[in-house]
Amino acid sequence: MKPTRLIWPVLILGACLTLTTLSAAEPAQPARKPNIVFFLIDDMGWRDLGCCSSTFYQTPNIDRLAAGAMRFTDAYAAAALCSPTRASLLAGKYPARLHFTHIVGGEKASPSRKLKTADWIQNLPLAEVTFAEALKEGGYATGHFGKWHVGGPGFTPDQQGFDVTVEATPAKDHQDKNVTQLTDAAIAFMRAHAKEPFLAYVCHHTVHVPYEADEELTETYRKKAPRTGQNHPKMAAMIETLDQSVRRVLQTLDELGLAENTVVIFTSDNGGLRHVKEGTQSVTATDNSPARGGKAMLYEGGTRVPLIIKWPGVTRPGSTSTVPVISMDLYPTLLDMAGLPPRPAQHLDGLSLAPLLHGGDTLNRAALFWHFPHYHSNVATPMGSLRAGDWKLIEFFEDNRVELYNLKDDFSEKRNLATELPEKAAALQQQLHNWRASVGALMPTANSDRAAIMDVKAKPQKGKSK
Ligand SMILES: [Ca+2]
Repeated sequence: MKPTRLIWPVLILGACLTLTTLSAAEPAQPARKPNIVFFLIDDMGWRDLGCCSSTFYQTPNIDRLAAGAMRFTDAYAAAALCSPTRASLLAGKYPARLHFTHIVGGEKASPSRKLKTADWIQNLPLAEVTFAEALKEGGYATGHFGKWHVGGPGFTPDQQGFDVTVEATPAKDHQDKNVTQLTDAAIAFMRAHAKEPFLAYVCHHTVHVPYEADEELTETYRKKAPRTGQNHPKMAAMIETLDQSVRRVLQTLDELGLAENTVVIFTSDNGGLRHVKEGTQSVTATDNSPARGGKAMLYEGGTRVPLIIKWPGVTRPGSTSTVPVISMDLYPTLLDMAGLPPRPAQHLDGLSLAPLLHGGDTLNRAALFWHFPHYHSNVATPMGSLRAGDWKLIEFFEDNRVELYNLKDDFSEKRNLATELPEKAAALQQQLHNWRASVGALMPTANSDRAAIMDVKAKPQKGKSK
């Protein structure tokens, strides 16, 4: 036997022992948790970005974000108005389950309305463990920048898991809705926490009314021919200012060398506002077509929102998902991204989007639901809705009328099939009722005060001459 025959096995064994010894002495460092930058925009419609097919608004930086991320075509806000969606995002529960179904300061029960509307909470209870609290417990530095709108004194962001909070509510006539100030604050926070995982929740006050924007920038859009119904130059200027905020934040991540370890989420709290009063005129604020309706309505224009998620190393750049998803899904998604355990008792109504972000094409969920047992000026009466597959049903509580649409054939919700397909409508209505019962949704009741008023009006009053 030649001696060389023994040498290789000995060398290999030796190398293996050396590697084993090394790995035992130097355990692999756990990967650093990704940072999270979460842009929540106020009242931005599902078509208000270049990457969402707007040809009037210009958003090259947000479009670039989308080009490196996954965009959800069928993303929904949990409600068609600000506060309930914001509460749902933070708590991972349907507004109906939270009983936070209307905006803070919204219209209360009134004797003049047909239904006596349910009361709702206007402070997100401290008992709810928000995603900020969960991330903070998981070692994140947490910052909230901008609009809160889910609670007054005693229920502020610092009491719901945020280490830092900068609200910067814009004064009237403020030219950029404090976008620059909030962006500055978010960037300073990111720089200060560059060496630890951070959550920057950037909740811009823009593009909510009143519309305020730089005059010079507005002028450039006055000169631009309006397209596809989107034609408000100030709105366009506000959206471009917002786009600059996104540019600056992304640039900061690049400068800090954090871009490849930072999740970026961009979404809105409800659909675009269709009309706005200017002086005595009602003008087009934004246009959600071909979706019907807008903010405060349960038609697609009121609930469908942009949603872009970049999870470096996971989401395929420029990909899209057509699976219906909703605000509450982001809570468990964030925990997944952070490598933190789920909190199923908290984010009861959310599903992690991680399977979709990894390239999957289904979520195990039969339907999405909405519940609004209130009035909102002359735009919305008490109603509820659901989307199950391509089917959409809206129930109007004043008269229990339903509208049934097939979104695949009729995205614009123009052809009500409720009479044509009564069995389908009845089954979906029952599904909606079952869901309401399961989450303990509050319902409006008959308005006896109104009945009394109507009765008085109907009776001839004594002592009055004819
Ligand atoms: Ca809003």
